Amino acid sequence: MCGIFAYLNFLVEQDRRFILDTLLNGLSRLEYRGYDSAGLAVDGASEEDIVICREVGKVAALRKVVDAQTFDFSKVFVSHAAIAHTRWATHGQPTTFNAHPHRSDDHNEFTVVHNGIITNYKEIKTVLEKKGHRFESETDTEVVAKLVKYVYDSHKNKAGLTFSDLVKNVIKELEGAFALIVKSIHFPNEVVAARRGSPMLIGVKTSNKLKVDFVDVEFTNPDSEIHDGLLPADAQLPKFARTQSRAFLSETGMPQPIEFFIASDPSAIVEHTKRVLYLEDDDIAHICEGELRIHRLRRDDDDTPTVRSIHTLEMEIAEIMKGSFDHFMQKEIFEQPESFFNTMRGRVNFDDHKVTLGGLKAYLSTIRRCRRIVFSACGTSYHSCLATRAIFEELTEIPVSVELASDFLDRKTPIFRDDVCVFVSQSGETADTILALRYCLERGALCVGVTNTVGSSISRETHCGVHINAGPEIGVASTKAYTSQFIALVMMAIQLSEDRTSMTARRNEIIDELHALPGKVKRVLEQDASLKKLAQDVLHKEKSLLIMGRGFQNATCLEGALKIKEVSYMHSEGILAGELKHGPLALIDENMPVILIMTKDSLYPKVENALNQVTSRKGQPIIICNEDDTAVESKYKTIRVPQTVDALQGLLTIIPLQLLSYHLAVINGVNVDFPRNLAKSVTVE
Ligand code: UD2
Ligand code: GLU
Ligand code: MG
Repeated sequence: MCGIFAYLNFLVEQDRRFILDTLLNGLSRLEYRGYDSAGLAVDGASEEDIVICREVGKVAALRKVVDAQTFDFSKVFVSHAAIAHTRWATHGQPTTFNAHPHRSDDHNEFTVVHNGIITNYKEIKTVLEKKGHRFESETDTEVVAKLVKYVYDSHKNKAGLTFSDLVKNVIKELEGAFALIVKSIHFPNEVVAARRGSPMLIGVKTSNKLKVDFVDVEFTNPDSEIHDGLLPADAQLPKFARTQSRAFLSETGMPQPIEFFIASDPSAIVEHTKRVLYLEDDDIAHICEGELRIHRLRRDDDDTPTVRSIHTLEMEIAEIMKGSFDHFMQKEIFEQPESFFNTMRGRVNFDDHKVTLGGLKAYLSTIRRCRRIVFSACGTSYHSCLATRAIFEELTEIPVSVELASDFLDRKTPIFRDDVCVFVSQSGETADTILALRYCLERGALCVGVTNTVGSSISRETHCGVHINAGPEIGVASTKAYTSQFIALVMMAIQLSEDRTSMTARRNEIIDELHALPGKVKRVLEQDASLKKLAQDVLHKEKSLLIMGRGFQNATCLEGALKIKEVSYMHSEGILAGELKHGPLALIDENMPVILIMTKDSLYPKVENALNQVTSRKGQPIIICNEDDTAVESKYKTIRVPQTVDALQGLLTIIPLQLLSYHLAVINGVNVDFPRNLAKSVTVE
């Protein structure tokens, strides 16, 4: 999920200082993504020697570790391969031992950097441990390094083995999402890079023009695989049809001086070269002797392109960091199909309808026996608790209260040993939430954290918890973290209720819909242009906006209004539709802008009442309703979202509001990622 950078020079003389500076500089270009530790690997005294430097904290701290090395910084390499990484921990704390690169053994025969999560690492680790491999970290990544060595060692005819064949056979065993790069003392000056689900691109720099602007994709001949499965059957040597990578030869057909830059993000490459090649899922790139070859495990259907084009980056660095997006907030809103999936990755078994949150396993019976569950959080995190409170109560039959952390402390709320207290915070450093946590720890309650940041104060100080694995969130206004918190809390409720057979049908229904969610989110995101138009043509002239709904949608109203306030500075309020008669109705007239959330659930008739109350006072609400809802009269402006189970509908209704707030902010000229008076992580009371 965080940053990868690699640099290779071939027939281009560079000294070690230059190589290290290039790596450190590449990593600092990736810093904006957020990370907790960093590391790199370069050649040492000889090609049989790889030096790994790793450090917790910033790239500047890694630079100090690098500077303290005793090797000769002026040593010149004609050809060299170097890899580097910034880590956003998912598996294991942010410590030096868990930082990348990870290695296969004491001799650093194979070193690996990895972004993403290997979901089947436990199974691989168990097998490798049985075979005598000793693990040094808590990461999922380390299995890759060990597995490469294992496959390498099991192969008798090493002379005929290419680095790409080797890694290909390792990749086949991996499940989950990854972008990874492998370096080895057995294949000096080469790397193999592979991706599945995590982005990676390769920049190419030569002084001469490239002959052509594409690279052929090479496919494995199915008869030439080294082995099937983790246990190698000593097979025939792989025979590869080495189609010529035409792009990298000089006019005379000879290899030419060339440099390669591999990164998870173009921002680290653009200053070196504008010629880049994006890897596609399941591509395996092998850089060797100045050539880049792209392999694939197998030929896909006929219409997949069999070449990878070399594009020219035109954008400037600042733009590029956000990919094709203008702001991080926008990027993060659009990342939600992936972040939804990453939160569930390795935790929800959609076939067996089972949820396993590893962090809670040992505490399930304690939690089930508690007298009540108290959620404490601030801002958006608080809304994620509100959004899931009903399904928590329904599935677990435990009373749930949801507290704003500051108010919870102000009231000196009574807390007892048999309470379970849940603390939700994206950063894990929210001051009010941490104080509430310490207050509950003192009173002997079981404290559970839900956070996006491994190694944060809340993650460390709680007894147990769930990391939401949404990846770093940069925009001050939280978007993807909200939806991932929401999903994490729903998963928690499902897991807690797994002993209740009476709830099986309900749980299964929710799990099926969790499966369908990423696709449905995409459908909501497709409406971006019409939402932008709505913001431009209708809403941005207004001074105020009321967002109404009830039941499962109450939290959406509050969160939507908060987003609009935070980034567009427009006054907005979330109103529980059931409360209309008790006050807010006084605000309604033909001039008051209203958004009403009216999705199909058991409260639909009551929301229709609210609609009537508003329209009979000349209000003209914009209605957020389901795609197939034909009952909504055509005189209303509507925003349509796919239908899902009531408990998850809020994950889809919030997205148009996120997009609206974003567009309102842009129209109002707000610096969307850094709205005035707000900070990403509120570490003061
Ligand atoms: C965890 C481990 C991972 C691996 C995996 C095995 C981490 C970060 N994750 O992923 O290394 O072993 O299990 O399937 O090491 N926790 C808190 N407070 C919080 C959040 C988490 O105490 O606010 C604890 C939690 O109880 C668990 C650990 O931190 O002991 C990791 O939590 P997780 O959600 O990352 O757990 P999981 O199973 O997805
Ligand atoms: N899952 C790996 C780890 O925790 C990689 C994390 C990343 O993408 O930075 O070490
Ligand atoms: Mg803890």
